[in-house]
Amino acid sequence: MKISVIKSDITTIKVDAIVNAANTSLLGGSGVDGAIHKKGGVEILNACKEIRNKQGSCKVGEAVITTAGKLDAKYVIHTVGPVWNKGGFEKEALLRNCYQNSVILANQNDVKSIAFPNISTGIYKFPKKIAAQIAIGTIKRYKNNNTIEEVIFVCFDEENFSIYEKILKNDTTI
Ligand code: AR6
Repeated sequence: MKISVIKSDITTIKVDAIVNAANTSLLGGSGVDGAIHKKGGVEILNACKEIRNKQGSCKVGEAVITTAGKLDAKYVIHTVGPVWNKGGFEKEALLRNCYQNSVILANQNDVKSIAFPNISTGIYKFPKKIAAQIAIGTIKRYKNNNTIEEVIFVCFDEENFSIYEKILKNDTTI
């Protein structure tokens, strides 16, 4: 599995699946969620509504998969990151679940390439360094155990980008 980091807008990336940092409603929001729904179009929202009708909201740490609508990807995997608030082990475990459940869904759908945003590090205020360690560490744990050939971490801001670059270069995952 190839793991890389780029600084870009995730809605422009050509991969099988793009991961969305959604909220429990699955009905869109701002940040990366807003950008994905805006560019992907109403097909994504309609698919999210269908999922809500079947299972209700999406719990924190869980993930669901939909069409990618007008985006270049085949799928959008929507996962709900934790709000950091005062932090703690529970929040870290929930963020780990986001990456883990996204990989499981990708695997079940024969996804070969997947792009992740820096889940929870925007509006949900998760500290960027801890979030990056969790993201990279969780993906590495799945390295030999799924169909995914390529993982791209797509950072929107310079701070996240340099944190990811440093961790990936020095292999300092915990
Ligand atoms: N491409 C890649 N990354 C992006 C993009 C983009 N187009 N836009 C923002 N980011 P956030 P959260 C980065 O706030 O913290 C929404 O309203 C951003 O710089 O989008 O998980 C949802 O509906 C940051 O590093 O998600 C929820 O209510 C990262 O994406 C809530 O925000 C995540 O920032 C989720 O908060």
